[in-house]
Amino acid sequence: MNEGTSIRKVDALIVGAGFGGIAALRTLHGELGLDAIVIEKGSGIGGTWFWNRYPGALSDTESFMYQLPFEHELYQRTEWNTRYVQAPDIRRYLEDAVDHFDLRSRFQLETEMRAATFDEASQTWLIHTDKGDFEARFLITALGLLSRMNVPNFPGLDQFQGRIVHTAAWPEDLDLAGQRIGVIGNGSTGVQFMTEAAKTAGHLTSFQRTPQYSVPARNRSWTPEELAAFKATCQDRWDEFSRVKLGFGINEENERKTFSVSEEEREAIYEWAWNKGGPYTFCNETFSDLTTDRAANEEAANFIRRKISSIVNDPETARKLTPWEMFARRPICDSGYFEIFNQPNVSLVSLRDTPITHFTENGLVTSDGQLHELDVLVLATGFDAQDGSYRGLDITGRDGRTLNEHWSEGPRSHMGITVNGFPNMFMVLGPCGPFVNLPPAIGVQAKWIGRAIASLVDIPAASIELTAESEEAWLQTCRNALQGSLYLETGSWLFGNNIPGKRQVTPSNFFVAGLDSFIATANTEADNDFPSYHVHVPSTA
Ligand code: FAD
Ligand code: NA7
Repeated sequence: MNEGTSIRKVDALIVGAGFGGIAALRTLHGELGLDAIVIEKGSGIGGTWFWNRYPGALSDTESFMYQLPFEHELYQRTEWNTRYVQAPDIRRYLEDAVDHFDLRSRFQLETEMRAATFDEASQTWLIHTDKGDFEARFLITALGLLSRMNVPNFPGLDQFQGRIVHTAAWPEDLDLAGQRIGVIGNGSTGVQFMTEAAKTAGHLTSFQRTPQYSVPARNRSWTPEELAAFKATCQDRWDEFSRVKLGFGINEENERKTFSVSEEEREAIYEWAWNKGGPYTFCNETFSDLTTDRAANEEAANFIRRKISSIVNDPETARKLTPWEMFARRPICDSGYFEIFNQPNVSLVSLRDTPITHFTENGLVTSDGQLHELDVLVLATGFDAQDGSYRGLDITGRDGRTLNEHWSEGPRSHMGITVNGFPNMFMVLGPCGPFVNLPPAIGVQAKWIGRAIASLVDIPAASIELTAESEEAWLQTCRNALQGSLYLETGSWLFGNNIPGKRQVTPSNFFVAGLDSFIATANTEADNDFPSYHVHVPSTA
């Protein structure tokens, strides 16, 4: 802590000004009337959508579901009229939400939390930031699960004299028109970026390690009737969260099995989903066994492989773009990605065939000895997800134990919200939370945190702490939910294996049993006075 400087006292300190921080503030200040503030290291509000300003950045949740849930007035005034939403519109929406709810004065930007220590005598958190210290009874960390960038250590990268940018730290002043652009990474972000940047690039080269399955997004304008219907039925959507698994849009979660229909029918169903567009249409509205039955998965994968070869003119490029592993990563969609490889200004280098050996001042060299000259290198290399946002912080809980110590074998939590040994600390979208459309999860977690805190406010200096047994039980629940999933057989950020050496207590740091099951668990816990928790009331209280 900063010796000799004044400490600002608040009831609740919320860290992070994305959907999570805003939702937590709405609950704690708006509903419970607490003196709560948000600190944010960036210079603006929006979280993911403040940082990820790369050309082409778009939600892949349908717009009427990618909003702060349970906010009727805000929902009615939101003027999104396309199926998916562009990053600047989401940023403006969150800015507007803060003003609409008259919360602007409760945000302190350009303030980075560095450390936090639980003081057992006062049962409060002392939080150290680069702009001074805070004392808060409740600490809410809404740091984001895709917020810490992954910047791989390529040999000689510092030699490169061109511009290097990560998609999650996109600068305002970069004009890509006419530039020789190299892109490393072809996940959701790389695919979105390349499709957009190829429109004006002098030359764009994709340095691809693993080809991806992608289906058309088919972004389009909503009709006035559709828009009116979304507004009229928002409460139905929110009620629906308790019944659906993912909640990314109005996707009928189909119970039909892949091989329960004839080959012709199957092809027609895939074709229908391809034409309707959207990753969750393809994965959820076609057949129910895509992620559990190997043959079913192969059938869907083959359909997309055939599409790639019919879109991409050059057979060798098509070969390189064709995925061979199972179709079992977070599904992605695009707005003409495979098509860009027919353009003369776009080329593909397979890093499987020719890995990067090193960078020079002019570009990068691959193992075939070729120098690829570049003006700009774009790292679309993703994130050190979930616990990555916490690892650089010095958070010390009860008995002087740090979060990094507690998570030495991998992150642990209950519902992605609480951690044993860290009383009165609540995470939004912490590790081991639900794998779903995230705003509903955030809304549910914020409300749950509100209920937990409300149960304590009348007991001076009391704290609530997850028991060790309940933490272990939740991890087991997460493991059980994953059993039989083909997702287990592919590597990606969902399993932490995009980051060398990352440790996991469960195969994935997600609870994959669905939004319905998550909400049921959260409600049961709160309705029954938090049986997985211990409330500590100091004897002097
Ligand atoms: P974030 O929006 O990440 O906000 C966390 C904030 O905490 C950041 O502003 C960060 O600067 C701040 N912070 C972190 N550490 C500190 C610190 N120590 N001190 C101070 N401030 C700190 N999800 C979906 O459900 N659907 C989608 O379509 C979708 N599309 C996405 C597209 C992209 C390109 C990316 C990157 C993510 C996408 N996501 C999507 C996930 C997205 O992150 C969530 O939907 C949501 O925005 C998370 O909100 P959050 O507030 O929890 O975290
Ligand atoms: P992802 O999905 O983690 O994709 C990262 C991409 O970067 C992926 O293609 C990786 O290849 C590639 N990558 C990462 N490290 C390297 C190295 N060292 N060399 C070559 N290529 C590398 O991140 P995104 O930002 O696209 O998407 C994350 C989520 O944000 C997404 O699911 C949405 O929810 C929004 P790999 O596949 O590992 O071979």
